[in-house]
Amino acid sequence: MSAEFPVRRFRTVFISDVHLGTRGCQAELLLDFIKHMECETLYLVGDIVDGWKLKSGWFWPQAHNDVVQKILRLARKGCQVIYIPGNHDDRAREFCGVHLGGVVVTRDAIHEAADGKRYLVLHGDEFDGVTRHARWLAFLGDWSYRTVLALNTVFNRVRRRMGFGYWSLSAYLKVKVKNALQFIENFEAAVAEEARRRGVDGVVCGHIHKAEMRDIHGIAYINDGDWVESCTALVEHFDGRMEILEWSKMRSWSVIDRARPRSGAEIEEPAAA
Ligand SMILES: [Mn+2]
Repeated sequence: MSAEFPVRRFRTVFISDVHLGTRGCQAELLLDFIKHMECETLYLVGDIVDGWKLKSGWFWPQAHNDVVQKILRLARKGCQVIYIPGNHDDRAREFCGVHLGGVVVTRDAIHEAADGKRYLVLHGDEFDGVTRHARWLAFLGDWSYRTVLALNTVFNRVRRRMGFGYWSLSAYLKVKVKNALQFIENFEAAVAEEARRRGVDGVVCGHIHKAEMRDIHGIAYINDGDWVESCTALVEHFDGRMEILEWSKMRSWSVIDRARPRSGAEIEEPAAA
């Protein structure tokens, strides 16, 4: 197999959202990718093992085991493996700061690329939570705004009586909430904002199962995708250039057919991000 498809070397490889332990996981295709790549550093950007699904029923075929074995072997052979647990493998967060079999577990990391650019690497689920919270806020917004308007009238009556000038509480809150909503509304903007806050050039994340590479107000937003639906990896070349590889598209149909889970006829609902 390797003879027809060369092993490619990268400075860094980022993968996330593998969801080992679920039927949707494309473990064979991921094994095929690992066999055909070499890298100095491998980042596992969360949701590698799906602890939620494993709790509700054991699904652990050989290929899923092979993925774990292959990654541990990479670590033994000198590849620096950095594991950033996500929300589906959050139990592993207890091991942050621990070195396990050559694998470093950490909550997030700063990756310095060959071109000097610095990237914040995190799974990203914490920002999804904020987004959901914001949607709830938006729903409440209409009701609370009317309440605030009423409160504002009372508030300013008191202020006037005490000799203070008029100050619009509602306008103040409206600006605050609106800014917060605009900023949090979508995951990508929130993650990029976190990168800006940390003073880095870009961010590498996963979680939403959507590979993406774009500029968000001067911050490089990069999502490495997943190995459930799109089968994508993010690679850093030796000059620092980042590229998203769509592995299923790069491989021939015969390999992909072989790589499909044998029980692939029944298509599972896509694993939640
Ligand atoms: Mn996730």
